[in-house]
Amino acid sequence: MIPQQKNSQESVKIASEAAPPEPRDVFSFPEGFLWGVANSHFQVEGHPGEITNRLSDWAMWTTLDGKILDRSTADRACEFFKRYQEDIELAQKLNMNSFRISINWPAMCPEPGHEYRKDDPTLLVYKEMLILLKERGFKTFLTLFHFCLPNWLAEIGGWNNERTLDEFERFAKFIAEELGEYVDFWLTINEPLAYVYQGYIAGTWPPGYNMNYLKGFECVRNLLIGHQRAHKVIHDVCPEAKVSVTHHWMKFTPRNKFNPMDRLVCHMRDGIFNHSFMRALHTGELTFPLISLIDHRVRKLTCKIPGLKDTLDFIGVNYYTRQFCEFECKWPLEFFGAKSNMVENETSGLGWESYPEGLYDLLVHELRPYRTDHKGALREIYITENGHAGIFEADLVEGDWSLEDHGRVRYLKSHLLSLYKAITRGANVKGYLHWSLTDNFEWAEGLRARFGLVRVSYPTLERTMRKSAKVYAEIAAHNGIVNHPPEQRQ
Ligand code: IFM
Repeated sequence: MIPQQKNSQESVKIASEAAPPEPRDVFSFPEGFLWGVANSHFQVEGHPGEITNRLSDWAMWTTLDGKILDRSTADRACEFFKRYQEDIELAQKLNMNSFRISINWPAMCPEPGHEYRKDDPTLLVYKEMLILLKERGFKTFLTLFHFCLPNWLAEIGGWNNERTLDEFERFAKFIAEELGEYVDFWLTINEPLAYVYQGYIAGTWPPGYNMNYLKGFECVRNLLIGHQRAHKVIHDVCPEAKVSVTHHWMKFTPRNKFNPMDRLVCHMRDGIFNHSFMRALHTGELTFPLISLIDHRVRKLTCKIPGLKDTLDFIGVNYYTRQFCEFECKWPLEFFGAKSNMVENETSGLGWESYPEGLYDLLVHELRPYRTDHKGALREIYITENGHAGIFEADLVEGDWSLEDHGRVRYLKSHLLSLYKAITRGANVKGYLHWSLTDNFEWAEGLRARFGLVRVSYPTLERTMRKSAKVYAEIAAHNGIVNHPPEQRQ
């Protein structure tokens, strides 16, 4: 029986206070390594104005029938907008030294023609939040677009309308002017290809298109232009700024490695999902794998984007899982490829396979083309997300449920060991930010898919540390993994 934790802040035995471990089996990370946590506004915030007025496409989407698996909404989520001080304190207790947040564009630009104001109450909350983080010694990562559009822009076509590009640039400039001094790392766009896949191909997120490759690829191009314009204005305001994107990488493996068609699908998925955006940020040119160019309309979208080359000041990696790929004979061709249900290792509550070797492979091999910019400067790499979900219904309140999260502990340690190994082979990784500090609203999966090191009881909003939080705190305190016994599978 695990004693019930009334006050999570009292309950953690912080590693730095514990007796020093034996100096064997130490996997030490480089000095100054960043240990952090990441979240995004819509998933945690419960911004009152956004919710009351349904200001974002996601606030609208959650009201539509059948869009969210457990029928939950993010209307309250974790109330991070009100309780961020408590969560920053939790992160500090976990020995974190970096924190990634995103900023609520829809709440700050609620209607067409809106003039940004320095005394906007939402802006002031972010300013206080960032100041608090800086006072507590955190390095800050700020995402500008994390899947949520102002609803009025979504209604006129979102990223497929050039108006969105102008508005995004205006927003980025304002944020750079008002918050630039408190931001260490800028992330213009979160997971562009995950956004396009879910919103234009799978249809599970707004804008809700199904298999609309053309609109999807057009969106990819416009996200690149949006990034380029934001990169420029941020640098105009803050010349020393470090600006990048967070890119979701997936390891793709052919279901049957002797089947040339499975291998082809795998090549396509890898080329589009993993490399099309990254290559464009590096070279300035958007291209797709050869076979997708049989469609002349896709061919038309391949282009040089002025000013885009080398707008990758560092590399932001989100890595979670691997997928097997198999060929399916159908029309239109699946440019993103069909995924197979096959797995070979332990899976999370969402069915995502734990495959830490994929992280090693990515850092040591896949990222090789992007390691240096065209002037030869080595790019720093930050793991901006990595995490594991357990499934627990949103209305659970008290009790032991989910606190002994051995699956997450195994996931965390095995991925950190892979990361350690990649660093020893020369990968220039400077930090790791876990997704996520607290449970939060997992998009179409709703509140029941829980990614938190810290559990949130949604009915009471009480925060309680999980086992993984304590393990992670210890790793951060030692700047490495010390004497780690293999975590038992249960
Ligand atoms: O919750 C998401 C996050 O918003 C983007 N990256 C993946 C996470 C887990 O699915």
